[in-house]
Amino acid sequence: MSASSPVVECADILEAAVAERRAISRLTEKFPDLTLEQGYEIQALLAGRRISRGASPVGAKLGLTSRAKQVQMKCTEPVYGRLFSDNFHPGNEPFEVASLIHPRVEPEIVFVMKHRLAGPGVSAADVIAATESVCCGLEIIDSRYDDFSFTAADVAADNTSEAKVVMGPKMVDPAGLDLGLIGLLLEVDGEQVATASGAATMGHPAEAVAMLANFLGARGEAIEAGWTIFSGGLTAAVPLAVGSPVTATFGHLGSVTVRGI
Ligand code: 0L1
Ligand code: MG
Repeated sequence: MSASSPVVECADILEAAVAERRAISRLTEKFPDLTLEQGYEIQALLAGRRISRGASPVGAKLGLTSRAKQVQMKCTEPVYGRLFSDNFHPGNEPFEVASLIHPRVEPEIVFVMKHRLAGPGVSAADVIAATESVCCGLEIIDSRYDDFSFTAADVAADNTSEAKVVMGPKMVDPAGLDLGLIGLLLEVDGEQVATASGAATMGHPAEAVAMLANFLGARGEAIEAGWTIFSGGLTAAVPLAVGSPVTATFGHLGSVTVRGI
């Protein structure tokens, strides 16, 4: 990091926004030359601070891996973030909407890994072979930026809008399943709002996880055995409102609900 690097200042700005539960202008308004690589440096710096406060790294998440998400966020660059022990919310417990700035929810296919994977050259078949089980999930995202307005560099710095993740109760062996052909129905308050299939995520969600292994390998990092990986939102995210439960029901993987209170 050079002496003039904005990385530390950006990390401090984001940390304050999280602590004060306040949306801010995107970092690239103040630092228009902020690069995607610097976005990941900010993410890594904030991760290190969080680990020093006691959180454990337990996984990762892909972002902007489906066309629906790229269109919604006006950003076509897939990105990744980190998951920590305190990101997990139990599916059977209501979630306090006011604990976040402006939460949204998106349905995802989740991988639990049995083997370490590091690029280069990791394929979707390698991912399936290294996977212990898959399940359905909902990610509760909460951008620190006004109106969820960001560039790839901004959202990488903001740990890809991380807040909470919820995993469905049914763990399934992926061998013999075509995750690309799994159907999804997304409902808000019992009303259908979107449908998709696993193929919405880069043709197959294991492709997204392979991309993550290759991204991490290029940075000297890896997907570790035991990690949980959220492979990216399959549909546009929907606002999480008090009293309007969001349910994702998947073929073969069952269903998962977030109930905002
Ligand atoms: O799963 C996703 O595609 C997350 C995308 C990045 C976060 C966001 O949309 O705010
Ligand atoms: Mg997501």
